[in-house]
Amino acid sequence: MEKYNHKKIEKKWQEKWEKDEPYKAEDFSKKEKSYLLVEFPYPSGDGLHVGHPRPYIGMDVIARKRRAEGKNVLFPIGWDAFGLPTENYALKTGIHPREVTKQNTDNFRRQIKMLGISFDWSREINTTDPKYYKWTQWIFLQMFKKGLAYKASVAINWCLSCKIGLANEEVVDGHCERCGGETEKRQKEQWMLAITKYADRLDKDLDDVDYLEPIKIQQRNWIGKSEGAEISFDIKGRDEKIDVFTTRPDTIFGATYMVLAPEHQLVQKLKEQITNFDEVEKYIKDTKKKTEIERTAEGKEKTGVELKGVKVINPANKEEIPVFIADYVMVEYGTGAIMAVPAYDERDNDFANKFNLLIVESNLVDKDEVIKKVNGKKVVKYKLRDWVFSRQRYWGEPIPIIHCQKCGSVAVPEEDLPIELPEIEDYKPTDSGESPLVKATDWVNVKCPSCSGEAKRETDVMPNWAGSSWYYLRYADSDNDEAFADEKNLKYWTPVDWYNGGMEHTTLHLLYSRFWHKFLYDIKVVPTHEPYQKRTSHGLILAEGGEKMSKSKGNVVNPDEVVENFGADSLRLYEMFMGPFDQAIAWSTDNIVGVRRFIEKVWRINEKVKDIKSNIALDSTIKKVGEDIETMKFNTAISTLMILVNEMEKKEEIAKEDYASLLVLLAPFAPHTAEELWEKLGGKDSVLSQKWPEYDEIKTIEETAQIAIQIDGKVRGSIEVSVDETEEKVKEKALRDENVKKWTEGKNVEKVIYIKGKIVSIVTS
Ligand code: ANZ
Ligand code: ZN
Repeated sequence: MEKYNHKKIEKKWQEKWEKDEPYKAEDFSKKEKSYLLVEFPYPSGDGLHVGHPRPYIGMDVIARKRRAEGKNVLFPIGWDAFGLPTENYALKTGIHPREVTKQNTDNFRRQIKMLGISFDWSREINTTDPKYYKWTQWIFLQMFKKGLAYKASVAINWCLSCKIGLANEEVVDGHCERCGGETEKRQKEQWMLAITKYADRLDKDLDDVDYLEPIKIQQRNWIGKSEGAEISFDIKGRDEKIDVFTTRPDTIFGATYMVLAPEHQLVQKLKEQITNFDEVEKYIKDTKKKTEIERTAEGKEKTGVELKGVKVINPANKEEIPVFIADYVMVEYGTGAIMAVPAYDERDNDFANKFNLLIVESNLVDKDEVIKKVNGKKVVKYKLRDWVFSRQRYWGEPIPIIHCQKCGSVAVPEEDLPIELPEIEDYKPTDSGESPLVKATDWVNVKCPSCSGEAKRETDVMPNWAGSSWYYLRYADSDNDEAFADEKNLKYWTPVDWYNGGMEHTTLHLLYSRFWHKFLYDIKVVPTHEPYQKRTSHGLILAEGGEKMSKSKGNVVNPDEVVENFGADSLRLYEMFMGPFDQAIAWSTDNIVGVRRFIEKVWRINEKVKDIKSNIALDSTIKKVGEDIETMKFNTAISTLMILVNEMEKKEEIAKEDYASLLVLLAPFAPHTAEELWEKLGGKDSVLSQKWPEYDEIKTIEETAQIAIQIDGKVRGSIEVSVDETEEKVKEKALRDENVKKWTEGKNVEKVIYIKGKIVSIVTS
């Protein structure tokens, strides 16, 4: 038989798949549907590195197995192609972002096809396609009409080098998530999406979905639900109050001072009354430079300034207490003011010690009662903030709003969608912080849709999280021009049955898309209240030294080379075999050799296949491989197949039906090789259309027996062994037994006899 030639085989089958499209999902098929989703990639200029395909291969294995089980599988792919890196690249090279995007997606597509992933390419989508973003804009308009998209002046994180406003989520330790540059707070008019209106449901409905526990926990922490009370403190000598939010109203008798966030608006209002306002102002200015993380870090030295001349009254005991501003209180959370209880709260305790404030260990009081007594009210607060939705850049979806002097912000009429990005010469962001689109005056100046007066288009674009917030819906009906997807298609395909993606997307993308989905559910255009029934995550593939792969470190492994040298099937098997799917692991090109040898073994034993009756029991193997695939234990599924192949290798002859089963089990991992060998076997159709093998549960139960151990004629213990265990192994196990060791210690074991299934007899001298 000819040698295993991965290049020839892989080319042959990929061409056939391209022509026959065997992975096309069928709308409304009577078969049970199974919608499997991977996060669509951002097509960067660097192309795929070997980390990208790990989740694709994992889900591909599941998709192929489920097809073999007779399910109608939807396994789609597309491109999340708006965003800064493309625009920055375009700025550097002068090539239009559209052209850059096309080059990059062409390259990504080629690479993904080279790996033999069974995506349904007929549903390929691209977020930068006007036919797609028409619907992103449409969804925004619906939110605008319902008051969920609104403009507000907010302190935003401004990246000094990208010249762009960032959401809190995009700032990591005070630095821009994308470029690593410094950020500062700036006050700016921004479009906001009121995700906080959905905070309660985003939290509660996690009970209805099957997400891995760490994913649920991360989302819950991010939403940050907190139950407590709002209580008003009178300002001495003024007809005014300050509200605080507390989760511990029972400690109120120990509240010996109050703290306001430096940005709290009352500070400015009380200006006349504050005798040390210069000091106060300086502190406010210093606070502006600090990030939230710096301000709230645990164990951080506390700072603050007393508002001299101002006192408030503790409503529980009517005592006058001083008021401070301090940066450990955040203006956006709760009411931006706290009652400080240094006897019970650690931060307050640190602060009180530093400023020599009273620490009173009051008795705790009934919660509920004290709230009533001081006229407080029970409230629920969330850490989640509204979503800053404007970007002052070019390569994003234009926000479909027109500004009119008379009418204010007016929605673009739906029939005018999509509002396409205009061609401009210079897409550098402006120093004033406005989008480069302001320079496209022909595009900007329009008639007001409401009064026909002079008006201007909104020039901010959407963040790159927009297009990915609903893309899984588009796959259900990707060519529809009438709607983002037909109701019937959505009804058939949604929710997504299984969505696998990066752990790093748990708080942003996953939460954003749940929010959009819930909104779409409320306006009755999607049939389910949650988008994804199940969510899992994969671990990163690291560089050989264990570091993150990155272009700047020069340690990126390109799959093109690996496929050239070892073949796509070897790469696929290696990525599934290298370690537990959910854990990070370092790449090792050397170790690919091992799985390549395994494939070659499968290839070679083909020669021993004869028309004989089955001579290997496959039940346990079939069971284990199937269960491991469904629980993403791909590595142990593969080792199970390796054990089977070793067993086959020892046989003189292999039954055709046994070998055929092996090929069907192997096909999800190494589809090209499996197809080729199936053809050689003279199998009907393709291995793809074969049914997943069945097994007999009874035969998978391993029979064990309890074996007594006799030492010099006396029973001294027993061991459990499999009934099929070899004599040698049983004897070994008996001698290793702790009891046996005790009785044979210092003696010479002369003879060991095993009577199958009954007894081990040891004779010593
Ligand atoms: C008195 C008290 C006593 C508090 C005690 C805690 C323990 P979570 O669980 O995060 O919601 N707080 C309220 N608003 C704040 C703000 N804007 N910035 C910083 N801290 C704020 O925490 C709620 C608690 O954090 C509140 O309950 C308040 O301090 C503080 F033994 O009130 B507590
Ligand atoms: Zn108008």
